[in-house]
Amino acid sequence: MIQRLYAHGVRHVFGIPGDYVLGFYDLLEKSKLRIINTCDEQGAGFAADAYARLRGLGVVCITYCVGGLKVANTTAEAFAEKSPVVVISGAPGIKEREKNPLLHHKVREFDTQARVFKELTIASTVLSDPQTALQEIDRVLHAALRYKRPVYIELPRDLVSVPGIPHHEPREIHETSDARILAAALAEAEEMINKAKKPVIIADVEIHRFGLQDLVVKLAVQTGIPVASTLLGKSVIGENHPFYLGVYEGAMGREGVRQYVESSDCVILLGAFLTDINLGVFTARLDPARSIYSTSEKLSIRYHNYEDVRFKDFVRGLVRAKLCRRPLPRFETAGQGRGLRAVARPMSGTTVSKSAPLTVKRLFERLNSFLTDETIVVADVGDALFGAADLHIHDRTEFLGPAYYASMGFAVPAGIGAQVANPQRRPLILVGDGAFQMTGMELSTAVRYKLNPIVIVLNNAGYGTERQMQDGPYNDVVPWQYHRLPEIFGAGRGFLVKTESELDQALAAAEQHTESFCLLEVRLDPQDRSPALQRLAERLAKNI
Ligand SMILES: Cc1ncc(C[n+]2csc(CCOP(=O)(O)OP(=O)(O)O)c2C)c(N)n1
Ligand SMILES: [Mg+2]
Repeated sequence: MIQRLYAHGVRHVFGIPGDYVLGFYDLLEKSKLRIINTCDEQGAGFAADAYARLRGLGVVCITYCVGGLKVANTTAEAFAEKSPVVVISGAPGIKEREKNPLLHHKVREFDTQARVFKELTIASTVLSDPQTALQEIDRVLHAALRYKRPVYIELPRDLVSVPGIPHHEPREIHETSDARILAAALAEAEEMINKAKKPVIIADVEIHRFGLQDLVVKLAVQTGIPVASTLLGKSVIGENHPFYLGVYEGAMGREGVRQYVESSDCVILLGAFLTDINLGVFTARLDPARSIYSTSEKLSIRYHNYEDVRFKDFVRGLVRAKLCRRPLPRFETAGQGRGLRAVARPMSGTTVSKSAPLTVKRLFERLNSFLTDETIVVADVGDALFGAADLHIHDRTEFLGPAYYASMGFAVPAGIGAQVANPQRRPLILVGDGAFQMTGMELSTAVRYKLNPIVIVLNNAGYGTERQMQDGPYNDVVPWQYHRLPEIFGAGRGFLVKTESELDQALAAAEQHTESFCLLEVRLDPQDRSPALQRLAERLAKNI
């Protein structure tokens, strides 16, 4: 298993040991894989998810039930948002299970945890038989890579060092499309796109997961068709490309992008998840009669469904199809009279006093100009995610956010996983005070492994996103002194930020201080919100 994980590009394993998995930890420690110990299993799960999003496969390794069930939520997120995470759990030995004794950590039956994970993964296995174990490892890892979803491997502790069958060679499995159906689908798509006056591509998360970014860029360059992304797929292609429109998210997004996409007579959705958040809580107006919808699970063109067509083959086919070349259209934003891209660029200059209290809007505008080619932005649920939609990400895949399953507590551990996956990049972690209180202690893991994320805690005294819907004392959180956490960790630098000039100073200092993490506690008015959340509220009010 260690060899196969290594062959698939894995170099790190996130987790916490326990007696049911100690034998395997010893093997890991002696292998070429490096163990990254987190404070909590949920942190390991989110870190492995970020690692998988960036490197194509991530691993979390935990002990039976007490550890395993803590990564149920992170595995659910990886499933829902298509991230290939391998969950390896220790378990009681097969011999120990005879006569059903009450061994510690057992819930109901010995297979309770395995049954939970069957529901949360695309493939799972209990390596209970040395005769089939090696095949099982290949089968399950192949499913993770094929479907970009998590898998579960349970290791009974008495079999960890039992050899499998000798001379086992992993089988390479190539699945192909049905050539005739693929040809028919491409013919219909070609005709529809060539007849269209204003086609547009929406490139989403699966383009990233299947490594098709270059093909989408090629398709856009060859045809002059502009590309929008979604919040979940944000930064799937570099946001500097001349044909990049912006993030499409229904009423929540920028008006120019919304108008362009919704007035298109041919929307080419590639690898898109039609989720409520991606579509601005279903304010998007996309007509199936004007859409080509292709994912790893489904291909439909107008009202026709095509079976047995691989996603990659369809995207490749589009690039090779005889599509007419058009001049790149000019994108206009409503009322601004400027190119859309100009608006998406970092804003400069300020008419607001530098000593005035900081607003969410100004915070994100300032962060926009702080981003460099070395930054990877990781956003947590809440206004951190909504606000980040407008950030201008330079290169592809520099943005991670749980924009569908939306589990709070993702950003700090995911930022750690992201930096372990790619040490060249410095994570900029955006996290609300509520979400920070869930997993912020994982900064301790950053200290342990000498990572240096910059963490922006948006302190609006509670669950701001929920306050917009319905308020009550249940939306308050205890006011921590977040900026003083470096005292607890014995490392890192903390900054308290209340004004724009304090933000400038803190960001400048954080840029210089690269030895350890920097935490900027940004105090915000509890009623303040990002322009994206504001836009959504305004447009909903207009439409309802
Ligand atoms: C694990 C989890 N629990 C609860 C929720 C419901 N929820 C969605 S947003 C939110 C508030 C987030 O608060 P905070 O992190 O401070 O961000 P803010 O909304 O204030 O920007 C809550 C509780 C959730 N998404 N995930
Ligand atoms: Mg908050």
